[in-house]
Amino acid sequence: MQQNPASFSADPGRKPLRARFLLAGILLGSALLCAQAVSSASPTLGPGYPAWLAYHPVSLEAVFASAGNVPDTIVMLGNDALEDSAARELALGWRGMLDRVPRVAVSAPSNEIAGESIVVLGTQAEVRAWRPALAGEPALGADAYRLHRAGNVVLVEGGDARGVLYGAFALLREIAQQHSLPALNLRSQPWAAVRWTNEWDNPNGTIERGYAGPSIFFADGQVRADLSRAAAYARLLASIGIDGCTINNVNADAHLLLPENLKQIARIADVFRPYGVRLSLSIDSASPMVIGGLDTFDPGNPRVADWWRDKVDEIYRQIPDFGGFVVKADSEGQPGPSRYGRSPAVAANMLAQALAPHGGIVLYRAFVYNHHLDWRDPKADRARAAYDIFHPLDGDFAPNVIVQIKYGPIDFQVREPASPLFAGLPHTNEAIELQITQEYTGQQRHLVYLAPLWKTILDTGMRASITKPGTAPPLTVSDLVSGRDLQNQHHSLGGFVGVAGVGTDRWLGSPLALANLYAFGRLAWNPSLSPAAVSDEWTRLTFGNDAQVRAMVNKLELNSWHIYESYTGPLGLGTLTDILGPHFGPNPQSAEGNGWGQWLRADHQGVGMDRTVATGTGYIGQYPAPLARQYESLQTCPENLLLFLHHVPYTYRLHSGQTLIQYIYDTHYWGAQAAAAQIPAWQSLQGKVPDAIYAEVLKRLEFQAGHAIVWRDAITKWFAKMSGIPDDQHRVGNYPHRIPATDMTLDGYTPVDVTPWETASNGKAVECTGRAECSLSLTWNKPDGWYDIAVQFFDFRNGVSQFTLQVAGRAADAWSADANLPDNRMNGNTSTRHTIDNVALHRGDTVRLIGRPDGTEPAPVDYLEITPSGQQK
Ligand code: GCW
Repeated sequence: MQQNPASFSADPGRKPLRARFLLAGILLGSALLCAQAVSSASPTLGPGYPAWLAYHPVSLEAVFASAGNVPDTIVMLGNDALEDSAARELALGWRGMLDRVPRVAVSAPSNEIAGESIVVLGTQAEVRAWRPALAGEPALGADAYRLHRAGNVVLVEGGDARGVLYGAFALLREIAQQHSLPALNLRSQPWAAVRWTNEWDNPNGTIERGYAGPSIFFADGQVRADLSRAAAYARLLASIGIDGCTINNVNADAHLLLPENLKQIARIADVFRPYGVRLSLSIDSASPMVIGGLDTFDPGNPRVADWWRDKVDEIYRQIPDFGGFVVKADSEGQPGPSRYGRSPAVAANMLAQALAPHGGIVLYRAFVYNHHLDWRDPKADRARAAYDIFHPLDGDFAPNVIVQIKYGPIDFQVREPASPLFAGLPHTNEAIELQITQEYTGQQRHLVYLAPLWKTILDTGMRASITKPGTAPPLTVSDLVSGRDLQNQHHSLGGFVGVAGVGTDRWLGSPLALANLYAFGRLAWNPSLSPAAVSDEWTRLTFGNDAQVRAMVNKLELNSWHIYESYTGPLGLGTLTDILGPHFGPNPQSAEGNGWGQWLRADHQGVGMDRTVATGTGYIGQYPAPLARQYESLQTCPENLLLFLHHVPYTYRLHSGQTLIQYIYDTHYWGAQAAAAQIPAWQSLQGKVPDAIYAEVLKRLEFQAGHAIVWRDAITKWFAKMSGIPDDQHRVGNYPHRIPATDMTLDGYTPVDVTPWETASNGKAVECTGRAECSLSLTWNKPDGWYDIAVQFFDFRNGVSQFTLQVAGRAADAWSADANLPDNRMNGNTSTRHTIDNVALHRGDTVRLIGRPDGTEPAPVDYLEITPSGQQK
């Protein structure tokens, strides 16, 4: 159905335009990837996966009232690379959504387009020069846009060229959602000046906490030769208003600043530039020593300052629109100014001074804490660190420094209160750091739409007005990071940083996880948007406007965080994952007894850190008085943060009347059940979403449902043992349909201990070593019937073991342990469930599982669970 671009010039019905046609450009250069992607009627998951820029066909009548009104010409008033991108994007959108082939014309005089329906792209200055009466009032600020319909003109007016590009994407969003355009009149401006992603990519091509394949920027210590994905990423970022991208890990490799590497990095900046995305770098504060040949990196030493000034000048010679530096210092082993007794402000200001003449900024991370805390000290508290270190420095930072604060005081947990530091820097620029990549929230193998979590933080009321106390609602975190201060005046800077972790595997691996990248951009632009509205937009842009798809995808996304929280860490306790390992599966004990300070403080009576002022670490006292009062009292403390802020006995009764321990049991059972229910919900969309996306999401939801059971069992068993209080519904530790592998007849398999114990039946599993094949079997001694058989095994990152399940000598199923899970040991990171539904079993049948190990993966098995078909697991 796509028209041939070659036919553009041969349209006899049109007046000749004194115009430069840009359409050839659509199929050239960096847009090639995108163009290929949109040309496919149903997007696949290939390299050109278009994410939400899918441009599905829409109803022309719904959008333009009649097909005759569809503008066939896009007029660029300016001659700027960003406006060029805007025009190219509109042409792509027209092609996919409207099945039209628009002309793109530059500077068409008004008499030549009279009467014709056109889209006009221009900055406010250009619009004023072209048709003064059409320019919007009041003036548009930086990056802002206005969409306006006047007669035959659909105007996309930008405060600047970047605003034009953002306006074009906004217009496409309107069309994609089939909003009616005749009455179009929409102004929008970004909430905050800084809207960046941080990518934690390493020069060797790996990505710290990335779950979607290797880097799109680096491979084998070099910037990639082919940067088409980087260009396509910049396009995605621009479509949601992101204006900056830090391309390397905050655990930074100083060598990236070597001249030969900067030249290569400049190529990335070149492909970002047409999309208005400024490139920035994370730096190693010890660089003057590591690569500069100095014997110090003391920020108070003039030789160090000179080195940085020269380095920054060199960077700007290569990258004139360079954004600035992100700094992780004195944190988790990274060197920093404390080595020389200097404060973060001294270090930040020294860098800021080098960047200031070029307009660059420093994002200095507040994620500074001692990871060798004494866990025996009841007053020690990692959550206090950012405030304790940075609050005394308030007002000391240069105007082009922003303190970048993680949303919570610990580390991207499934739920945390807002960091008190947001309220503690009234005279300092602040940015909030959110995490798009799901480090502690299921690593894209679990569906977790994070916008509702982020909103709990952004909406937290932090500081009341000093001038008129009690008269207005307190400033929220989103107010504070926008640069509004207590007098509602703007600092010059502020913003949002999202740790994205995109890779070559269709950006985030999971198709549904892309809602998080989308939501980050949309909330950074406008934090008053609701998570539901953002999910709906994303769903319509990604999958089209089908009502059933919309309803179901929205439901899945919006319920997902609650579901994940239910079977992981309850009531603000933290995710309860393996904090010393990959942060994926359950391992609550790993949080205790070490210097990292993510302590649960669980004992036989109760659980939770006492962070009160009265008896605890005093952390609550870091909040402004009204919030501190609310948090300090058990009665008024929000229950979903209870165990973050208080140490509470297991027998404590929640507002519902339920005991704490029973709440933990019940929510975990509910959560695992809700995770399982996502599967039929998604299956209802078969044939309504592209097949490849359908299959990929289904695979992930199936894994999640199995892993939710691993979580449920591990956490509930751990708490049952810790508290000594049984589940009043007798579920915990009591699995009537389960047959532990160690209880079956083993042929070649040998029992082994599993650590942590709660991630396997009785802390044991079986492994097959020294043989090509082992098996375990049982004789079915229950009634004849239809059964679902779940095999719980361990799937390591390395090795692809093979399994075959036989019933009465015949193969019932065979599968490979080929998932790329983040561990090579038997534990909650690797425990995996494979289910075979509706198997006919007769009394006396032999059920045999055959395992064939591969390399270092010994085909390990935990248990079989054989449940009458249709019964809850
Ligand atoms: O959450 C932790 C991660 C580290 C990360 C660190 C940080 C880049 O586990 O991988 O390091 O936070 O934010 O600096």
